[in-house]
Amino acid sequence: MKNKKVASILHRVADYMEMDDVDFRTKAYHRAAHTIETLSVDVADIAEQGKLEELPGIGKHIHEKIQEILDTGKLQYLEDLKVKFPVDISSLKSVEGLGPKKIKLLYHELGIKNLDDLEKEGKRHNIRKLKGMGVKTEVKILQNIEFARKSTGRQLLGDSILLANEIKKRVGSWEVVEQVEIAGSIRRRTETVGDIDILTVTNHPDTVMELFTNMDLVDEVIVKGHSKSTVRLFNGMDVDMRVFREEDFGSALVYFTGSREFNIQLRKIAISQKMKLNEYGVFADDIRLAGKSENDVFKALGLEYILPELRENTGEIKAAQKGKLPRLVKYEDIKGDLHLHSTWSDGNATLPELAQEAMNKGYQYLAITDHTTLPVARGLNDKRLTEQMGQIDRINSEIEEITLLKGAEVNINSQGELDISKDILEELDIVIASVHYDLRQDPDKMNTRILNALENEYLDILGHPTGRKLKERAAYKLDLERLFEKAAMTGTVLEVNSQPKRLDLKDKHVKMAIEHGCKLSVNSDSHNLQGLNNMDLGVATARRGWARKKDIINTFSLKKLLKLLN
Ligand code: DGT
Ligand code: CA
Ligand code: CA
Ligand code: ZN
Repeated sequence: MKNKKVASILHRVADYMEMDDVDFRTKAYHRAAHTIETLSVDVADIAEQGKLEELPGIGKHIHEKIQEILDTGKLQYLEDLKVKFPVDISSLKSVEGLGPKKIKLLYHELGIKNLDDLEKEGKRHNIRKLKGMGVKTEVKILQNIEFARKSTGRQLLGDSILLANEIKKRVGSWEVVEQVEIAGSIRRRTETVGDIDILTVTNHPDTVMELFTNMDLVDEVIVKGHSKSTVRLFNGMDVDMRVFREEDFGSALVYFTGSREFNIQLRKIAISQKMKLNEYGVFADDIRLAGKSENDVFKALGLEYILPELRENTGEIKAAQKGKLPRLVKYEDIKGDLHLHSTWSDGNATLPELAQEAMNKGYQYLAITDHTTLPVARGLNDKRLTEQMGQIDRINSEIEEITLLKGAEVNINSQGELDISKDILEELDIVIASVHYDLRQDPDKMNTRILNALENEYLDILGHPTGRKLKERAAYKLDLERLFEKAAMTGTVLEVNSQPKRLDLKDKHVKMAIEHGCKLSVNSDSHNLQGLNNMDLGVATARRGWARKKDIINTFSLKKLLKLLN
C-alpha cells in the first residue's frame, strides 16, 4: 500500500509542477510514479536495501523525495506547491479536453481554481478569448463539466478495493477484533466508490477506534466515536468504521452493504409480513427472529440468499422470493484470458513471462492480442504478426501446461474495416477488433462503423464496445439494441474489458446483451503482469449483469472455445 501512496504523491507533484514554470521534470515524476505503481514488491523494502535508483526512471532527485515520503508520510515540496497554486487540479483534469497546459492558462489568465469557476467563466464567454481556446473549445468544456462533476469525489473500484483489502487485513490482525468485513458499494462491486465501509465485531470498541484512527494510511480523522468513526486517507478517500456485537453482525452486514434501494425494498417486505428489519435484526412482535448471519436474515424474510453484486433492487428480490436467482459465473470459473498485450506492442511483459503468470493463475489458455499498426502502441504489421506467430508456436511446443492462442487486437478504421490483411486474419486463432481513434465521430457514423465491423467474418470479439473511460470520457452514443441484435446474429462475442477505468461493457449492458442472446468474454486487456489481476473486476461486472458461466466464453474448455472461435 506504500506503493500506492508514494505513486499518488509523485503524480500530484507532477500535476502541480505543470502549473509552475519548471515543467521539464514533470515527465520524470509521472514516469517514476508509474514505475512504483506497477512494482510487484514493496517500495519500502527496496528503499531499505538501498536499491531505489536501480528502478527505471528513478534518479538521485526522486530517490530523495521517495525517501522523504517513506520517512514522514508526506512531501514538503508538494505541500509548498499546493500553497503556491491553490487549484483543484484533479477535478479540472477530469474535464475532457482540459490538460495541464490549459489548466495553467485558465488559472493564470482567469483565476480559475475549480469546476465552479470554470463554469462561470465559460458562461461569461471569457474562455474563448484566451490564446488557443476558441468558441468550440469553450462549448465543449461547458458540455463536459457535468460529466466531470459526477465523477469527482468517487474513485475507481479497482483502486478502492486494494485499499479496502489492505485495511481489512490490518484490522483483522488486531487481537481485539473478532470479525471484519468490507460492506457498502465495494462489497457490491459498483464501478466507482464513494467511501469505504468497514464493519467489525469486537468487545473492545474504543480500542478498535483508537487503532483505526491511528493507522499510517490516515491523513485526517473526521469523526471518532464509540460505535462509528470516519477517517480520510492519504488519497482523499473516506473510510467509515462501525462496530457491532456478534449476534447483530448478519443484519448489520445486510444493512450496510445496501444498496439503499435494496434496503428500502427489503424493509417493505418485512413490514408486509408484520415484521421489522433494521441493522440489529429481524423482529416480529419484538421477538428477534434473525440477526447473526446474513443467511438467517434472508431466510426470515422468505428469501433465497442474494449475492452482494445483485443487491440493487433491479429484480433480484422478486427472483429470490420465487427461488429463481441466476447462478452467477464464479471468479474461479475463468479458464483463460483472451486479451493481453506483450513487449511485441505496448505491453511490458514478454510472452514467456505472460505464459508463466497465466500458469500461476491456473489458466488453461491465453490469447496474445497485441495491437496492430497503431503507431502510438508500436502496433504490429502483417510481417511482425507472422514473426510473433512463430514465437508462439515455439513456446507451445515447449510448454505443455498452457496453450497460447495467436491473436491480435486489430483496429476498426473510420469506415468499419479492419487494418490487417485477410490472409493474416485467417491464420490467427482469435481476432479482437476495437475502436481506438476517431472517437468523436458523429453518432450515426460510429454506429454504422461498428455494425460494419461485426459483418467481418474473421472478427471474434468486439473489444471494449462502448469506449467509455470512467472519470475521463463518456461512451460513444451507440444504439445498443441494434448492436446487441446484430452481435447475436453474427455470433460476435462482446467483451467485458476488466481495466479499472473501462469495465466495458458495464453491468447494465451486460444484462441487456445476455437478454439479446449475446455471448461475452471477460478479459484483462493487461499491459503488464500485474494487469492480469484485473480479471476479477471484469467478472464482478459480469456478475452484476447477472451473467452465468455459460454466457462467458473464457469459462469454456480449450476444445469448446476453439470450436466456437471457428
Ligand atoms: P458509495 O459509498 O456512495 O459508493 O455507496 P454505498 O452504497 O457504500 O453507500 P454508503 O457508504 O453511503 O452507505 C453504505 C450502505 O449503508 C448503503 O449502501 C445502504 C446503507 N445506508 C446508509 N445510509 C442509509 C439510509 O439512510 N437509508 C438506507 N435505507 N440505507 C442506508
Ligand atoms: Ca460506501
Ligand atoms: Ca459510508
Ligand atoms: Zn484496446
